[in-house]
Amino acid sequence: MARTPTSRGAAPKSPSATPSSTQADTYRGNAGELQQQAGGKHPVLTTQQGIPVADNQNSLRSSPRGPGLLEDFILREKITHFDHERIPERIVHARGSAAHGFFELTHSLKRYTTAKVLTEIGVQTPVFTRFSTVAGGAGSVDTPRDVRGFAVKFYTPEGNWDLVGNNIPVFFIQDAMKFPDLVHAVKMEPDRGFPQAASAHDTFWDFVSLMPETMHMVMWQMSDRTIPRSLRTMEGFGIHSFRLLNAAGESTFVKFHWRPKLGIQSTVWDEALKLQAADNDFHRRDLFESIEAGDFPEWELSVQLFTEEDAERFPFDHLDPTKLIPEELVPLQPIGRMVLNRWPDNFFAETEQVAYCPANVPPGIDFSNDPLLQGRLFSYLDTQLSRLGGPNFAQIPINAPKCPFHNMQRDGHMQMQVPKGRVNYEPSSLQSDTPRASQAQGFRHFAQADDGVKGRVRPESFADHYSQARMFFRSQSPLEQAHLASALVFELSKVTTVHVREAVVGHLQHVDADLAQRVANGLGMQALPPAPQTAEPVQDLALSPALRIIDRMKPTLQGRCIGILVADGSNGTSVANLRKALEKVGASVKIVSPKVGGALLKDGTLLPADGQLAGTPSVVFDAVASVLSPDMGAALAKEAAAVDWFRDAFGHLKAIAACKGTRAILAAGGIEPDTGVVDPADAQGFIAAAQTRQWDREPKVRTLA
Ligand code: HDD
Repeated sequence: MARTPTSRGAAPKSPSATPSSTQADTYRGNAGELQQQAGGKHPVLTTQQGIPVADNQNSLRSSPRGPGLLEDFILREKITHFDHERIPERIVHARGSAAHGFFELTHSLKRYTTAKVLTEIGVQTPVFTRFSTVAGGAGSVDTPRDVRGFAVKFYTPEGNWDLVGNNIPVFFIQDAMKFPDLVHAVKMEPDRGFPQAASAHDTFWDFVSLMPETMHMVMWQMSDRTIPRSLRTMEGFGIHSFRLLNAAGESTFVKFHWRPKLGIQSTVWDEALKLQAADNDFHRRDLFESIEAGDFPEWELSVQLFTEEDAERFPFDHLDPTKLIPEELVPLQPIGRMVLNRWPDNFFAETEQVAYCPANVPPGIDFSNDPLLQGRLFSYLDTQLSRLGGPNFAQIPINAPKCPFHNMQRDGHMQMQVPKGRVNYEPSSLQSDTPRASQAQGFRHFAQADDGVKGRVRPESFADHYSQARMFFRSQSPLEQAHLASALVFELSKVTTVHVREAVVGHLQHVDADLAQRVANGLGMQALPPAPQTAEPVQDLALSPALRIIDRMKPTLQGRCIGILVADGSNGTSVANLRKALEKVGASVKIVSPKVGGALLKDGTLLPADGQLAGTPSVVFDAVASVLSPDMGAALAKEAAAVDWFRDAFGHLKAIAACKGTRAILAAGGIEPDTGVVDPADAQGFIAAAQTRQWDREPKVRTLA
């Protein structure tokens, strides 16, 4: 039956269903009326051409129930723009989060470089820093086992400097020629389109098994470095050797290191897995919330400086990006700090469109011959051409330098500038104000002599693939070694091709015989597979305890988040006292309750909750506490969400402040309280326990390889 439309073109209304006048206006979508309803000073909606729009709800039709009209330029413009809203995601590092801030130099490197960003003490250079995972797509989760990108764009007075690093100081491969193969191997397998954001599959480990140069980085990747607690608790590294050039043109090699003010911290693997279900945006949210709270993430920038002569004495080649320089060999010198204090206004405009490139360096910083770096110098600019659509991406505000810039580059897609004058070439005699090169200020490359023979070769000095892998593994604490071995067992257990598993375990024998045996046992191998030939004898390098995490974690509640579970009948004074004590030492506190509306406390007041129990598992906290009446404790002991809350916190080695009422829940979870389980009345005891993890609990809760 044909229905009679309303004269205004909205959906037909039966008399009984006539909306209120406000609803009806909203439905018609008259911009002016909406403006009045909201009581704001909204500008009139327009098209991109500035034409005011009268109706943003209904497309133009030949009759109220007739077909749409091509003439509807407003609809066409809106839909066309929408259809093109996405740009290609980054081929690697697609998922990322970024923030604005500043870098402040505290120690001048004037002896070594002319780059003002590294010579002017106290000057705050604006930065934009993007953290990322590597393997997953833009919509993947924040907490897979993966290397993290750590890219900093410094807007220096002499042009942009991009330090595009990772949270690990070495890389998988030695030559950029292998990068596409590495990335193809680690990303989703091409026939099946999975797994997403995971290295635990056949193609990655097949590649590893055939490319022993990956072995050192694989040790780092299997360590707890790749399951960071927060972006704020990650170290960062420039990885390659760069050069600093001083006014006399003298070169000093440099490696860059970022160290988080909060200290380095990681999760445990089971926790990282559960975080993927609990909160896809765990790291992004944490970065956002800390900046919103004025608790600004901060890192110290340090350098390792060394000469060509120093480098010749190293028992490895520093141009090989699979090698690090232990800080026991070349100490770290702190030179400044980076503070991230402003969340981007718009994710797409800034975080998505930012284009980093390791080739962006100001005068006074130069490249080394590291063959991975040399390939990177090409790739990043090239990738932006397809990602951002043309050669003018440097004009996008987030990419534009904040110092004056002038050149003769013209035209192209999305040219935003309107250059004036006749002269768009150089040299010219027609205009007196055109830009000219400057010997005094311009970028200079280090004048390096080269008497080698051209060819596609790997230097022999790159041939040792195992010594630093061994150094890294043996430098770890016993618990970290066990985590690493268990991670290898986990990953290789997901590999279905038996010969790939065997080949990897074969390589592990050169890293450490005990590690190989533990992994073989964990995989249920009946015998150790043969170890491959090595090109070079494996060296027992001096160990580097600085490469550990557990011993170096800072005992602090600064930057940590504690969840307190309450329910109807909880004692409000106990909650308030605990909260106050925790906040006093820098922790943030969130209240969790069976209902998000909150809990009706014993004294009849309502305590609103930050999270609902079933949707706020304990994995999102660093430690947990509970203040429950005996009745509620008994009731919650029958709720899986409550039992899991404590069982997971216990299993993830977190401190627990459990009141008497909570003991029933602990019992239901089979938890035998240890020294990390205290009474919430003992706030200081809880604080002491919550400053770290209860590492000695680990053997009681899981079997590690
Ligand atoms: Fe890369 C992105 C870090 C080797 C090619 N890389 C990218 C990002 C980071 C790194 C952090 C994301 C930047 C952002 O947040 O937008 N990449 C590294 C590190 C490497 C490395 C630390 C080794 C030391 N990369 C590497 C090689 C190549 C590339 C050898 C190619 C020859 N990387 C790219 C790229 C990306 C990129 C394809 C993808 C998106 C982009 O650049 O803007 O050009």
